[in-house]
Amino acid sequence: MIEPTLNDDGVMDFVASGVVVLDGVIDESFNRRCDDLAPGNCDAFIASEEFTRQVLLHPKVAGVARSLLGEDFLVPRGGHHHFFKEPHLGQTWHSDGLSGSGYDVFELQCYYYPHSVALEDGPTMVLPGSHCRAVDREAIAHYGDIRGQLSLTVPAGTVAMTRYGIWHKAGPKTNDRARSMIKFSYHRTAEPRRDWLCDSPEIPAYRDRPRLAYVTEVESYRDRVRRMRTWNWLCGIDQEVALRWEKSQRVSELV
Ligand SMILES: O=C(O)CCC(=O)C(=O)O
Repeated sequence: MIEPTLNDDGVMDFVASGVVVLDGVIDESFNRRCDDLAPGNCDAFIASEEFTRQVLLHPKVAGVARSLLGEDFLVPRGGHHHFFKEPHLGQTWHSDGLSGSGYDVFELQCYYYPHSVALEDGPTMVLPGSHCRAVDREAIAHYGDIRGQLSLTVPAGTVAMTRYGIWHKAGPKTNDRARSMIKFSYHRTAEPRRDWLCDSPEIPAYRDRPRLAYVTEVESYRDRVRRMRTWNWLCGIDQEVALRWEKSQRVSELV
């Protein structure tokens, strides 16, 4: 039985940022089993009994998947090893896919680092909050540094779990030390409902998170609406979010 590990605040944080980072959770003896992994497709390794037990069903990793994807989520049976050794200038910003049709959370894309990653190693960079924006992949490639970007400089055994659609890239690498990232995705099968760690049955309204550093006033309003819709969706509430018109009245009440 996989137990959820996030409470309302943890889920609300994820709704806003699109990322949960679990520092150094995977056992060092298993991290070293990844030392000789070839770059590229690594379906067989990810589907192996050992990877499944040590990483995919690790209580902290699977607990986040259970919190955000509900019961009986799909456990990955394949993935990709992103491997860099030589120095390089870094990738351009991109997203691998869309976050579903907008507010739903059907997929969690995860990055597992079997070695520690320092700034010189070319860490993955993510842009918290960017998962809400359905954009043309090429349209974001020209951005340089963005205020609030997060370089995943992490201890060995870290797993970052992201909402599919988050903007990310491999950052610039200035040394020739091997840097590994193993990428895989969990998927939802259950209807959404608030069945993570809850201490009361009443569903709280979304408590908004601070405006992100790169976000302007108008866009922060839009972020708020997107976050409320995502929260409602996750809680199984089929209700449109009314903000500007919440005090409006039906015409029949006025005539
Ligand atoms: O290796 C990395 O840090 C990111 C690579 C990646 O996500 C990609 O190529 O899509």
